[in-house]
Amino acid sequence: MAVPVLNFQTSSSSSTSTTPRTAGATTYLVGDAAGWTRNVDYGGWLAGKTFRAGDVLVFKYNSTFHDVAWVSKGGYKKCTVSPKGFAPVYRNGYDAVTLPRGTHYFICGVPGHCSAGMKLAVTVY
Ligand SMILES: [Cu+2]
Repeated sequence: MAVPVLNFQTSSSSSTSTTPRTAGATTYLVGDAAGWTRNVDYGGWLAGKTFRAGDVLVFKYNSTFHDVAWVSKGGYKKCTVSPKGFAPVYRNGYDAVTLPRGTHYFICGVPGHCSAGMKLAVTVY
C-alpha cells in the first residue's frame, strides 16, 4: 500500500493467473483460498475488483454445509432466498456463474449463514 508503483491490481490479479482468459472474460474464485464459507469478508474480497459482463464467479465450498442462491436485492438485504421458487440455487460445491451486466446478489441459503457473512453483491459493467 505504501508503494504506489505496485498498485496494478485489476485485470490480471495473481489469483486468476492459471485461468486462461477467453475473449476478455475473467474468472474469479470467490473468496480466493478461503472459498465460499462463513466469516469471510466478501466486501473486502470485492474491493478493487471491476467486473465485466461475461466474467465468471466460481463458488467453491463444501456442498454438505453450503449452497449458493442468486437472489433479489430484497433477498440479499433480508438474507432470504427470494424470489422463492425462482431464485437459482446451486449445490454442486464448485459452481461457475457467468455474470450479466447489472448488480447481482448471492447468498448462502442455509439458515444463519448469510447473516454470518455469506453474502455477495456484485456490480457488473
Ligand atoms: Cu453456508
